Amino acid sequence: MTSLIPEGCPIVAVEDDRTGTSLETLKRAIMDNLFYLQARFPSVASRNDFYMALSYTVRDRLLQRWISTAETYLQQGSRTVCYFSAEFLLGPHLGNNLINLGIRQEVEEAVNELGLDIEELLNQEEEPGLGNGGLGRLAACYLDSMATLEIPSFGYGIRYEFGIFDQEIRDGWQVEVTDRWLRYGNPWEIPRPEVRMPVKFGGHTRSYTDSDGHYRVIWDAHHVVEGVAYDTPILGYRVNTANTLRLWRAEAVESFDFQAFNTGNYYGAVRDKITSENITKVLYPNDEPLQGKELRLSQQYFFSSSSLQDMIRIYLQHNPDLSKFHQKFTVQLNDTHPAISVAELMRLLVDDHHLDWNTAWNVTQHTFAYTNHTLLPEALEKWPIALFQYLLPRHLEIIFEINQRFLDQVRLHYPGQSDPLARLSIIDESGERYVRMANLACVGSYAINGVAALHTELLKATVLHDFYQLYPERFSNKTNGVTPRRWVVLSNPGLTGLISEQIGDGWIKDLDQLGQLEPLANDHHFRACWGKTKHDNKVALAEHIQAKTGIIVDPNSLFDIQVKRIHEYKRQHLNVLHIITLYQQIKDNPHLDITPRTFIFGGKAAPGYFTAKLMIKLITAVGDVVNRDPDVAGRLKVVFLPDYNVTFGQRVYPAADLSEQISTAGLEASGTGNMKFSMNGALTIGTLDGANVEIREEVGAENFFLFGLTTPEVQALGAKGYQPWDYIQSNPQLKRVLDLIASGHFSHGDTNLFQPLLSGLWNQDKYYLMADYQSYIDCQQQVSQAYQNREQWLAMSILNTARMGKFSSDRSIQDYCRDIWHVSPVIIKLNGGYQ
Ligand code: GP0
Repeated sequence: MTSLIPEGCPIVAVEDDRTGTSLETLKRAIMDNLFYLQARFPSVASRNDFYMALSYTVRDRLLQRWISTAETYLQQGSRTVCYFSAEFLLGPHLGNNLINLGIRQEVEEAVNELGLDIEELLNQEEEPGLGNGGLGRLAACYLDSMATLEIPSFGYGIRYEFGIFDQEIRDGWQVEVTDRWLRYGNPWEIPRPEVRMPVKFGGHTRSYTDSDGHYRVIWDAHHVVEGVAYDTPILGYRVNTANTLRLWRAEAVESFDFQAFNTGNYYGAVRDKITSENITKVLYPNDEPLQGKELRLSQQYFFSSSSLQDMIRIYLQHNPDLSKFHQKFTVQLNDTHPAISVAELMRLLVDDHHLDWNTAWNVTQHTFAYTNHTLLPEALEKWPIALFQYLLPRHLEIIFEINQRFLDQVRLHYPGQSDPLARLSIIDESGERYVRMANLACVGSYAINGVAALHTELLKATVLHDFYQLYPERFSNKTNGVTPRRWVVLSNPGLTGLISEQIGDGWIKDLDQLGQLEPLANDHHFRACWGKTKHDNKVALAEHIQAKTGIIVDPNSLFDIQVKRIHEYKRQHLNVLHIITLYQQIKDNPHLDITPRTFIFGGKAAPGYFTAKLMIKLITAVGDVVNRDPDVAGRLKVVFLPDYNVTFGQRVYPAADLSEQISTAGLEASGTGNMKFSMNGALTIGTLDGANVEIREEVGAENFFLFGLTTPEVQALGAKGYQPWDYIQSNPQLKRVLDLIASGHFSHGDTNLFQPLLSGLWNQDKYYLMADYQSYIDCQQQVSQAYQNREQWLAMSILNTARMGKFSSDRSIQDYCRDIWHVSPVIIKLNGGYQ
């Protein structure tokens, strides 16, 4: 490429005003940005103006790394991972970038000297809530680890104008409020209006034979939408690597359809524009259960197509031969949301770039790898054939062709058997016909993985059993992990300081080093310091709770915390049954000596999920009664903190004594909150589910509160015919708890309010609460006793943190790199300067 810049132009150097980190330079930069970018002067500038000015200042300081990274990748043509995800739940950028850049101290001083407060500015950031829960947060942790490990990688996704809704609680019920996170601008993204990809929808296909005798298909779309790139730099921890998260926004191709305009149909033309731009308006707020809506499939196709076109464009800059595309790029499909990519890459290669089918299929199959995140049958994506035909007619043809060739192979494995064929087929023909996205992902991928050891075993035994029989070599486990940068260093500075004093700070990039803390679990003085840090964090959370809810909680009580999406299978209502059990015990015996506890809940319910919303109402209703009852004062408090998100998670994990991981065994794929709690020294009460199994293995059975049925026990009970009322009738305590709810005690005498929940538990109890109740109560009793022995509790807490090395997302990413992606680090040297 030839430079447009003449020789001798001034350059942007590492240590000039825009990148330096001396006190004066930082102060000057903040004021400059306020003036030139915000057009504000200090006496009228709002806190948000200063937040923006500071963010631009920090952004300037990572652009040098970002540009060096891009340039190095371009020059070296490095093998690159593309992480395709419909969700990236990043959390606030500013604090994280300060930590990864290593300039938190300097910036704090500069901000102080300007008479501002760094905490206030940090709190100003509206986090980009571009995800629902675990799946989106995992993608964000993986971006952090890929950058920190200096792996060439791109995140590709959707720039939703409205992310996950803000949750308010009114009269104890969840109310959804639009998340207008872009309202005041987003200093962390760089729009790339010149990077735009046409994405077609609807219409028809036609075929012809070209002059060389090749059969070709043309897709005459009904309309075209453009994907426009918005880039966010993702900086690694104390390295020069700054990778790119590229999110696509939908734009109409032309602002005005001139033909429609000329014929007088001005409004029609504008309506088309609005329709196009709807595609990236809003994140679907459903976690796990799929929502079979046309707009959702449009979103999936829109970002898959934009991303693949972008990769092909990048590839062709250096290499005209697309038959080796898979050597340059590998794509990780984060669940089936981007699985349409399999058909889209085939279409791009065959229709647009004229590769023959077999060559294209070879490229495709060696490009994609697929991660499954759930066994819940209601979450497995499938799309009605009619919808596909209408929206993506060419892809339906391609899928039929892939399927036909695939089933021909299957027939060789299972001569004369139709059952395996019917189950493996990408098309579900058992009733109304559907495209099964998990089957498409499995057929089109070279690697398939689950997200915890148990989950992967269950995948192989159940949901993907037939694929496992066919392609055992494609399957592996990749246990999830979380980034210690955000989830310890940023969230818990007190603990970070304490640990680093003892063992240095190498653990931040090599979490196994936490093992060096083990001997300190026996050290009385260290225990005391550990206890003090936890206490300080609890005081800070208590203040936050009071400010947000008015509820006063005692930092000396046991902080018993369950934060995650509200779901029946996650069983927040089992936790509530425990609270009511304790409440009743105190009412029976007001002088009962029990361990004081504060129960803290947080989490959003999908707006259309009635039972989950009723669970929130149950928590808040029980809280209203318990918190006001003088008999229990000083012993029980129940808090539902509205609007649980990444920002709030950062306050909550460091302050927890007890982490609730109580899903029905076999249903939580992995869980990642469980890891964040343990890393911050909370003990877990949990079932043998998801990654709990591995956490318990690591921390030791004696440092983990285990209860409940195992997965095989749940299965056996289900098979023999589970009768929840047997458990209720034979357990007077349990029956009293349910009766108390039914009596209207928590609903101002309303005996109907919680009926739907209660009759669910009596009659069907799909998630086995009744079967696990007594075991849970007994285990909670052990927790209470253990908490009384403070020295012992602190030792267990220290050991939990010390043994969490495995659950760093760095370990997960290293596993992916080694076993699936076959990529290696590329070290980025900071170039001296840029013209
Ligand atoms: C799984 F299928 N998960 C899905 C989904 O649609 N959304 C989602 O967040 C979660 C699992 O439930 C998990 O067990 C897991 O740790 C996470 O994906 C990441 O693998 C808990 O959140």
